[in-house]
Amino acid sequence: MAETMCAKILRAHLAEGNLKAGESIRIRIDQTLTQDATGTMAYLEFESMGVGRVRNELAVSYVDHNTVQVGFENFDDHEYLRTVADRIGAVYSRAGNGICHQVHLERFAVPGKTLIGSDSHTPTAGGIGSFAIGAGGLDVALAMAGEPFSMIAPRVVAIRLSGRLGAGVSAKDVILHVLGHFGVKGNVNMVFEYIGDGVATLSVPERATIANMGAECGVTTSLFPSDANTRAFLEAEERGGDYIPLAADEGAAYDDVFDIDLSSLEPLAACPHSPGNIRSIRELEGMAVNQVLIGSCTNSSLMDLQKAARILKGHTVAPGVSLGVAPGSRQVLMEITADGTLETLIAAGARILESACGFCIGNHQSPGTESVSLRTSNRNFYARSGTPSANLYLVSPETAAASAITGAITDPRSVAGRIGDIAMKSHFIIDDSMFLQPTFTAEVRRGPNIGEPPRNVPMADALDGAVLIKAGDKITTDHIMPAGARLKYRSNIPRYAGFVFESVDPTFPARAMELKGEGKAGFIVAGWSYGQGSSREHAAICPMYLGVKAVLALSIERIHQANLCNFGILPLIFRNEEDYGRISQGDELAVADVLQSIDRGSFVVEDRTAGFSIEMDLFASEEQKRMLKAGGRLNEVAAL
Ligand code: MIC
Ligand code: SF4
Repeated sequence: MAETMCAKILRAHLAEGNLKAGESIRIRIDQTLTQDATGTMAYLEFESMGVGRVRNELAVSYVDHNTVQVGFENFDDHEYLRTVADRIGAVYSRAGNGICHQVHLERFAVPGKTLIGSDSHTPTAGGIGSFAIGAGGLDVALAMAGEPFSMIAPRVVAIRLSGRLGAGVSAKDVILHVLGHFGVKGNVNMVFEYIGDGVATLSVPERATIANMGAECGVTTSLFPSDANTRAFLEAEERGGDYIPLAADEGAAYDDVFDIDLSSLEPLAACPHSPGNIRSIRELEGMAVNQVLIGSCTNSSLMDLQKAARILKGHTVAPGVSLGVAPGSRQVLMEITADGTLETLIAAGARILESACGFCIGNHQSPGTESVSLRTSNRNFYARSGTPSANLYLVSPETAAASAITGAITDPRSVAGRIGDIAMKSHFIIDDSMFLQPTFTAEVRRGPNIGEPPRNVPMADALDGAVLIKAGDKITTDHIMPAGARLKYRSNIPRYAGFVFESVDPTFPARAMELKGEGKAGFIVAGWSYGQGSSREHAAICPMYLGVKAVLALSIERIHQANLCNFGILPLIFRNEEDYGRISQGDELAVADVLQSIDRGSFVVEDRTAGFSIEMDLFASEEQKRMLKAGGRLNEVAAL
């Protein structure tokens, strides 16, 4: 039978279950990656499993998120990560080496292999044909321990590309177009598979841009075939030996097909405050811009920066605009230094930023009050930049560069002539000296900011408590657990928990602790698509620390649902949509027969304040049900 590429890779890695959409399966994981902001917890969890050494094929620990280092905490975290990687057998990518997804694509990702990473943009490697999934740190720790990864067998949607992008139109515009069609919710347990003649017109870094932002749609991953362009990219990275041809069979059946004629696309932008809020640059043209930032794991490849530089060449950034450029990796930085691109950028007035996540995670470069910031990154969630009143627009490097010169949103097609043809290099500068290979000898160093991962208590059979917050629709993990200036507390749960829901209701932690002190359960009520965005398991661990026992929502996103189960918080879904409107913040709730309800997958929640009962569903695998009863996975997995 003709198979999709997704089915081929999953079948080759299937450890348990049936490859039928919607069913629980477990797959073997070849590669893992972590980054520092989620990595400290992941390695602490790995250590607490008592496994000793990494058991999967390749584990890489990247340092790219917390590199601003105000205070001792981040450096201490890096030291912990460096020493624990050496001890357990992970490759350590030092700060300065670049953003995990860009570096992994360059140096490690392999077509046909499975990869899970404790970062939601791990699917970037789908650009090279790797089956790459974002997950919580604990799931990655388990994969490093050699455990298969549990997931729902996905529905596979073909995105059929034809034609060729016009001048000034970019891979970013392709994925923004996809986001415009599919939106940021309702695509759970789905895989996007790119097929059609148009695929051959896109280089691997362009494919990676597209695969990267599939995460914003909420899909499990995105896949591109492994073809001549893949081979050329791998050869340029001196990894020709990693190439295998891989594609869907002719006539493979998909659950749905979405056609895109690349030649019909125009430059687009994701408008505040959601990556799914898509409008054309034509409509936005002329809007004054205060800040332009080029970089992030979405658009920081050599070609991205070359295109931006060609547009900027001979011009100076408009007086009212601050332009920042963050190359995605040390390789990209070395390349742009060698070919003069860096000089062009500096001459144009660009501020050259570290090869790291930096601005994208709100670590620095916060825009001004009520200002407009154009970014090539992938998320423009409310307050993520560090300036809640700012308006962030996500655009291509071409749109960013053209607008930086004029000081207003500008259609890059007007300057596309300046870009000309940019060929993919046939050989990149290769220098792996910033990777440390493990020696298994280091003494693990733990600074004072690094604490043990907290454990939950087993689930009680009766829950009695109150609704701590009614949070609304599309609550992202950035709302739940801010990053930016708070990122340095990632390894210190009691401290970090003090910032839960900071941008929504800063009184949340104190109220939750008070309720917990009374021996009562905390409930979070939310609308559609709760837990969108990042993979940060802290959005489950910190609420758990504050005594939250259940989230009652209209829908919950995939990675966050798994994280809630991993830490013993019930992810419950309203059976009747209208019940959501009947519950209010402050209502006292009670749930009886919790343990049996977990087994059944259905709950009755009594609202004692309003005087009614509502039905809730639990959509969880048998494995997740066991964890929920045990009070989280760490209690369940004592030692593997
Ligand atoms: C993000 O882009 O939101 C992050 C920061 O990379 C997160 C991970 C984290 O919160 O550490 C992600 O995407 O998973
Ligand atoms: Fe880093 Fe931003 Fe990419 Fe997340 S989305 S990995 S913060 S560059």
